[in-house]
Amino acid sequence: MSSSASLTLYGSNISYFTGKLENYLRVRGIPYTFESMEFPAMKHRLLENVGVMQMPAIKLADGRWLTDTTKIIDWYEGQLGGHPLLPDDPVQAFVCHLLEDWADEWWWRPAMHYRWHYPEGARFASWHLASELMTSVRLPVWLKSKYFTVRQRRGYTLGDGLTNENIPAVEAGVHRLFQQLQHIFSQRPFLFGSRPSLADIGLSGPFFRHFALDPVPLERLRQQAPAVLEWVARLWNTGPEGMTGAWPSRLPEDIKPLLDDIGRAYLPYLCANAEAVRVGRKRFNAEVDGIYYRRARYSRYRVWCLGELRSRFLALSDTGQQATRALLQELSCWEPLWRTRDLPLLTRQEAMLPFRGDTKMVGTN
Ligand SMILES: N[C@@H](CCC(=O)N[C@@H](CS)C(=O)NCC(=O)O)C(=O)O
Repeated sequence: MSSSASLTLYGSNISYFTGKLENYLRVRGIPYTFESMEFPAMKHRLLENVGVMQMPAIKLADGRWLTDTTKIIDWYEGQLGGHPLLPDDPVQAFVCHLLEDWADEWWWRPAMHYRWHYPEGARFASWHLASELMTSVRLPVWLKSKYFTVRQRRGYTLGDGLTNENIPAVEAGVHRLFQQLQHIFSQRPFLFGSRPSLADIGLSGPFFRHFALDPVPLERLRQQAPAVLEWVARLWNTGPEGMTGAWPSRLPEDIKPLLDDIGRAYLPYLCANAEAVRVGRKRFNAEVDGIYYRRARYSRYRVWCLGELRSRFLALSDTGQQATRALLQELSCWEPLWRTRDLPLLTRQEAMLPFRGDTKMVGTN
């Protein structure tokens, strides 16, 4: 971004979480220098410096490294003081954290599906990644592209719960999200009014570098949800000067359908995942909101995500908890938030973030 940058952001310029973090850094006016990760050399540096091989990663001027966008954002907010991305109202602030988590974890699978299932998506992304991230590997680009396509399908689409039978229903869910957001962004510039929130940053993950970039979902957005495309560009073009508007006095009504979806699908999925981790079933089947996922990969990281949501709730004041609980109960989010007793976490799991991670988002570690 700027020549005075004191931090280097390593990632890919078509990556979900790299895009999310770039949107954050831009909105907060934090200068950075972007560098594409170069594999396989980067694998070693990542494991050594942050413990997990995932993107993005930040290297600070003092030599420290950071990983995990959620905790990186938390860390920066702690350093900068205040949190201009969170509404003052505790209910809305909690909803922002919940939406960020949902955007990170639940929309990943559909985003990967659109990119890797459709040949036009896979052709574009595999060629791009082979050229961007594996320049030092002396193999033909077509072969490196093939490697990416097979790896991503095995790891994240057909290899992570999707089947030819459930794809239409998963795509219908994406269509519903496009419609809900089309409605919201036809009314106002950002999810919580005239200024970007943490929830906008979270949703930039699936949208900025996937739905609004990959050929199949991009065409659907153009035709069915142009206001969402406008929001993607608006967020990218917003800097610190855009952070001054007033927050809504109460949660906008049209955010509630998003929470309703979280209560019906995302939180029950987190519960099913936690049970799979508890019994050590690295591949598990689950029916969530009428969709049957077959042989999904368990995620220790997402057990921790559920724990984080609970901790955020418990950190609210008594009155904040009361009001938030009433909202979560109204939208069927309360029961699945607490359904799983005694989360199967590792000892001090992720306690070192953002400096060191213990587990990857999706994976059997
Ligand atoms: N929770 C992490 C997730 C990062 C993540 O999973 N990034 C993807 C790329 S967008 C990745 O590195 N995946 C590892 C892999 O495919 O092996 C974060 O917020 O930074």
